[in-house]
Amino acid sequence: APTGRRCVVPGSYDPVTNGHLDVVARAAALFDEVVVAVLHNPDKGGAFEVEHRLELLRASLGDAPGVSVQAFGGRLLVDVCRDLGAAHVVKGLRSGADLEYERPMALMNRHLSGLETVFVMADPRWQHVSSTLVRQVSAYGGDVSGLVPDVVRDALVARREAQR
Ligand code: COD
Repeated sequence: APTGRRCVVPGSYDPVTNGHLDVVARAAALFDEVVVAVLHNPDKGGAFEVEHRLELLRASLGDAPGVSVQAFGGRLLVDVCRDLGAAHVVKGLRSGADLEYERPMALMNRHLSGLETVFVMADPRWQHVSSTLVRQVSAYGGDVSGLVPDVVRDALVARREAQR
């Protein structure tokens, strides 16, 4: 394989979950370098500030070799990938609904710049895990231990306490 192959694993990461971490680890096994890119999803209202999402991602990823984390405000994924010299993005698929959501984005990104999307099937352990559900469960007092890294659980609990 050619050296220096880099991929981008994009998302909102609001907050990072064990499902995201699984996708990043699997991307790191496929590519030499992984850039975890925190992007803006115009369909979703933000919960955690971007700086906090980055901090939680960095704490969760530790110093995994070849993996870095960056935020890219209101920019197109294709432009971010071009600037980073990445020809591939890696995404996780949990369900048919994810496929239908991802299909037009993958085709649009390929149309715009030839950017290819590589899909990995979500691990069954994390198929029911989304940032949205994790935020909801935690906001109403549920325990999200085991679905997200402990630092993320603690941040969610702190947020809930602060909002009471
Ligand atoms: N198991 C496996 N994979 C998972 C899990 C899980 N439990 N949870 C999430 N994932 C995957 C998702 O399927 C997704 O592939 C990725 O992780 C990120 O998920 P989220 O929810 O953090 O992020 P999204 O879906 O809100 O991210 C959407 C983007 C920010 C990537 C998208 O809106 C985007 O590219 N925005 C930039 C602007 C742009 O280019 N828009 C045009 C796109 S054509």
